[in-house]
Amino acid sequence: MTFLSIIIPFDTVERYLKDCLDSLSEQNIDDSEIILILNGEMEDVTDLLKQYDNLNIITKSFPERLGVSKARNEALDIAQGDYIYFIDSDDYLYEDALDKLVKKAKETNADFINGERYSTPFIKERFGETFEEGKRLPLLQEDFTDVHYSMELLVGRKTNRKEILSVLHSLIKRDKIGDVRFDENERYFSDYYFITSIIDNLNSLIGVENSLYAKRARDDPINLTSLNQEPLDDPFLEYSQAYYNVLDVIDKLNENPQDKYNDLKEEMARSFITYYFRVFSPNFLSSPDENWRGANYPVMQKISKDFNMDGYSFLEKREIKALQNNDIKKLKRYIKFRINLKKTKRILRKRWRFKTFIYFRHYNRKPINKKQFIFESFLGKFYSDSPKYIYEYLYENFSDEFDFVWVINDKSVKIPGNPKKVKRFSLEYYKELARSKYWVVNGRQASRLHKRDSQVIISTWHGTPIKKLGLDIGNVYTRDPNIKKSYIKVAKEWDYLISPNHYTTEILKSAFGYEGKILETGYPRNDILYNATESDVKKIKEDLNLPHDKKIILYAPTWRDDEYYDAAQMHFELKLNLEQMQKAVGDEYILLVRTHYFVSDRLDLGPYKGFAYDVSKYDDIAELYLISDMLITDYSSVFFDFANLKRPILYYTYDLDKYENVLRGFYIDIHSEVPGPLLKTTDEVIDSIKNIDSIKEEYQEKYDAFYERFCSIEDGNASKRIIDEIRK
Ligand code: C2G
Repeated sequence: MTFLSIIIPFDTVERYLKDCLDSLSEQNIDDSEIILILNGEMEDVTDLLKQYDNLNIITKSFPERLGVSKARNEALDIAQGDYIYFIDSDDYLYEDALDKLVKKAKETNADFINGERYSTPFIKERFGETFEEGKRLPLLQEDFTDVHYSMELLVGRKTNRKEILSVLHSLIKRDKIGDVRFDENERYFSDYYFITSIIDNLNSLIGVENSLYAKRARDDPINLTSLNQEPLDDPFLEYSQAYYNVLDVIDKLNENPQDKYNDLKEEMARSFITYYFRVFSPNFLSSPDENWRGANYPVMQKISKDFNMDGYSFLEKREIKALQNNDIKKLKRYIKFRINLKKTKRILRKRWRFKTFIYFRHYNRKPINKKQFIFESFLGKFYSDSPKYIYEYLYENFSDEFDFVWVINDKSVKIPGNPKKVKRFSLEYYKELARSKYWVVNGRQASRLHKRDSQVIISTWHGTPIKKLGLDIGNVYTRDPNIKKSYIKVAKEWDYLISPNHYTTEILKSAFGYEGKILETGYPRNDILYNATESDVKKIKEDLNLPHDKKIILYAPTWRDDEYYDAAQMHFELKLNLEQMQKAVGDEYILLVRTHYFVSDRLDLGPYKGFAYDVSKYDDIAELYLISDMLITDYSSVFFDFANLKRPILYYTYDLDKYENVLRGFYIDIHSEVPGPLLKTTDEVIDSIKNIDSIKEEYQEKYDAFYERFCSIEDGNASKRIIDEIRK
């Protein structure tokens, strides 16, 4: 006898399926079978499945894509369990969520036992961490487990989920399902029909507390849309039908002596009120699709008669009244008024919204200055990187032809030629952006901006990628789970993308889904590495007040996706033991420590005075390369640039395993392709510094091959090549 059949339809995304199966492995259910329907055979998961010997997985493969309903039906036909349980292949369970349901089933023998579903954009590991930090735990904590509670879970009351009456995360007695199957023609609401068809057969429903199912919002809306991320043509009629279906269900339950489920009816109506204000009313007013004013309207009008408007505002009440009275003229007027008022309030509430509004409505309607360039490097934090060198080339050669503006947050920063300076996101910034014909940026421009057709964006990007980037990242581990969407949106607006080598060209295309023009010219930011004179180098050292009698090591690590305080502030912990370093190599060397520009922590290097210097706020890292005899880094792109100088590089990769396997993954095999040793401890770093000559020798061949592959285009003329191309 099998107690439980777990049904999983799968079409794509192996890494999601892994989360799902991992979480099933963590449950203690032994008398169960997992029916995995390989639906479309789009990805080969044979190797993955081998990792789950502990699970009793039955696979059924279909070469064509069946769709979720048909896949579930195929599984139902062969399921042996007393209970059926549905989980989607991109979802997973939090802790012992399924165990809890099973325990309850064994105790009570109820027909239907369900827990809570919670929407999240996070991968399993990250989701667990979020919950452990106690960030948001709006779980239902009531201490009764009766039908009412189960229904609340089923209609999504108080819980964080969009869809109601879903079969997910419910144990359902197989004999109560009988011959009922999912409607294979129904795209969006097949779960509704399934549940409404079996609900008559159910005598006992039980909701279980704190049993949590994570419903994943997919992290790559371009390549991996899930059903509810795909645009719906006209969901209204399906939604309203579903509404009536749920009411039917509740009515059936109400055949019991007291109307104890009427509040659920009201809950349904309330979610329809929200839908009316958010979706229906704006479409009714201005959608080009006549259906909103045609077939959909009478249905909406009828449903509105169920609305109880207690607790809503005067404006909302009068609007619903007009709808209930079928007074179309008034209704349109009221909708328009409410929407405009809401927009205005929204704009006024946040300064950035107000500025963006002015940008679009005012500045973006004024003429463009065809001679104007605007430059921005690292979010306005520095006068640096490729924008700096393109600017200096233009300024030196074409200052009569062009006007220049720099986005720089600290206006005291000295810039040759004294161009106009604007602070990022100031009103002036929006004004200058709107009137500049050319934007030169080295990262993602703010996604709230929108360039005009005749404006030209030259994106220089900021490094040869070693760590996976944009769409190439597997699981998103960072603070912004929607980051992939933003990559695509901003890259669509670029006219030119600068690449330092062929390797990067190919990556930029896939990481940004970019199809525009790529100029494989080398990096303008590396021009200085070929053009600087000895006196330039001397001057940099003097400006930094560094001793002349010591050799210089630059330590420039990158940031870690999982170390942050909040969206804008990254955290960084120095893992190099400076005391030990100073003792061991302090006579011969000084150490410049430079954290990544995302990092907001200030280093306290006080105790290592005369040995360690914090150069994190120094504008241009290229100048630091020039004065350094050796680089220590990790997974930062800095070593591709530094290699132009052919000086030794050490890799302090104390967290290599995590970085490579959890956080990001790499494009190259860091173990065999980088031109220096991977070191795990301060001792190893010290040892390498002391033996730097033999390391140089040992890595010479690798270094030459590395230089050839990544640096050989560079010759000090990248800026010129770019400007020549654009002036064409
Ligand atoms: N940088 C710096 N100081 C550091 C680290 C980085 O000044 N300690 C600068 C360098 O110019 C470097 C650039 O920031 O090339 C990008 O830094 P990475 O560490 O490579 O990380 P990230 O900003 O995530 O960019 O394609 C490149 C990738 O997108 C990486």
